[in-house]
Amino acid sequence: MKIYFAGSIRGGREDAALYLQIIEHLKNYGEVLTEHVGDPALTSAGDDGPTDRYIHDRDVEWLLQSDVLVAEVTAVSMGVGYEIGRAVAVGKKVLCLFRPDAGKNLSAMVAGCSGIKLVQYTSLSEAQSAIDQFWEENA
Ligand code: 6IA
Repeated sequence: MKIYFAGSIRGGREDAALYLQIIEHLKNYGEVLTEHVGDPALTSAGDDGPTDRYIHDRDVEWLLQSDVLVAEVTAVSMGVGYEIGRAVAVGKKVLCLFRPDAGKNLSAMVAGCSGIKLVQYTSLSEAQSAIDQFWEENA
């Protein structure tokens, strides 16, 4: 089982520690191809790494290889939205996790998409339960 985890990078790293915890839980179900998304050292700035073309092409390749895409969608990220759209377009299973109490508005393009399982949560344990249930339903 290959899992693509999507979380904000240039959209803002305020939830990076949470991404790491979600990734740790996802590892119970398979290989997470995008562990770097939870890396606390990865910031939203800086340009001494690989080119944007390289990042895009490598990530899309991983996305297309994945069985499931799980996205934390609370922090608004254009890249995460793009990845969700590409996953839906090719019929991947998609789980989106959103914290309504963070004061952000979720796009209708995610909230209204019938190809996405959307779960609202407030605590890490609720996110973990949502993941467990998603795997039970899609096993
Ligand atoms: O628009 P965003 O940057 O917030 O998009 C975040 C999403 O795009 C994540 O789910 C990643 O899969 C992907 N992504 C965006 N940037 C990168 C990246 N390096 N490395 C890997 N995946 C990425 C950016 C480094 C740069 C800020 C110095």
